[in-house]
Amino acid sequence: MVLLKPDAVQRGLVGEIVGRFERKGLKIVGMKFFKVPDDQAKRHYAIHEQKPFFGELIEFITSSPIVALALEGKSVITRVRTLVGATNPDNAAPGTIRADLGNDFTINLIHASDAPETAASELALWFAPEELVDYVRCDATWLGIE
Ligand code: FUP
Repeated sequence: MVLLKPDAVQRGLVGEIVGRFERKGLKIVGMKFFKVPDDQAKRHYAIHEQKPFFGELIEFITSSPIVALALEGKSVITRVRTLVGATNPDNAAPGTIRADLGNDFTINLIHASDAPETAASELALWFAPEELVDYVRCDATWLGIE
């Protein structure tokens, strides 16, 4: 589960970021564009509720539209997290999304699930089952995802 946060939309980086996932060979199985309701933002960031930056996180994620993406592929969670890079863009490895394009620790372009369990619960939070699309990519054999 990936969220392209308000700064990705506002800075016109949606195509650039989605393109990186597509070119890596990750398959888009869900994608939508919308403004996050306050209660959904709070559920998504529930784990950070007691943190001093919680209010800033909620204000930011609800401030402007986002893109939610559901991706599949070989080692998908590891590969997405590698492409995204460290939370702080100043610590992110060169070539990652946050190193190349990121500008701030909190306003950091993208959220990506960090484990199968969080991916499952986040998918359930952001997508209805009927919004996830079953199809075969024409390069699936080359990518080893058939
Ligand atoms: P990440 O998995 O890299 O998206 O980062 P975390 O799950 O650790 O943090 C969730 C969000 O909280 C990040 F997008 C940035 C924000 N955050 C802060 O703003 N300040 C902090 O000290 C830690 C995290």
